[in-house]
Amino acid sequence: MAGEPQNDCLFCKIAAGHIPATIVRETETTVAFRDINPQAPTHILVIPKVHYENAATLAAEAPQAAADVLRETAEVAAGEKLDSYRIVFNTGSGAGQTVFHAHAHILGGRGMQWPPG
Ligand code: IU
Repeated sequence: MAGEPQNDCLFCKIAAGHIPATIVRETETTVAFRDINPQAPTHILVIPKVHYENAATLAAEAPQAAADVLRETAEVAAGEKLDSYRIVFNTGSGAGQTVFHAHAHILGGRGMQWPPG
């Protein structure tokens, strides 16, 4: 059921502390941790602790948790002293989503191209 922890979800396990991650910040509703395969000098993921498949279902079904994730991206960026950064929510496999627990990528510390690939 949406919102409930999923046994086969890696990010649910990270949120529950059952799998180690390099945690940067944690709130009652979110966890921010360093991506294991960084695509920029700073690459941090912010996840809601509740399980939703992607940003669209999170926003539709748990808008407060979606807002918490967005607020945390700013807190993380400030903590990392990033003046410029990109926030990415890959949504659907065609967009590059590989982990189906909503997450924001925060990418910073290098110049960015537009349009993204
Ligand atoms: P995506 O938008 O679903 O493709 O992002 C998933 C990210 O999760 C990706 O950048 C991975 O490197 C990252 N990740 C991780 O940080 N730790 C893990 O154990 C796994 C994936 I699996």
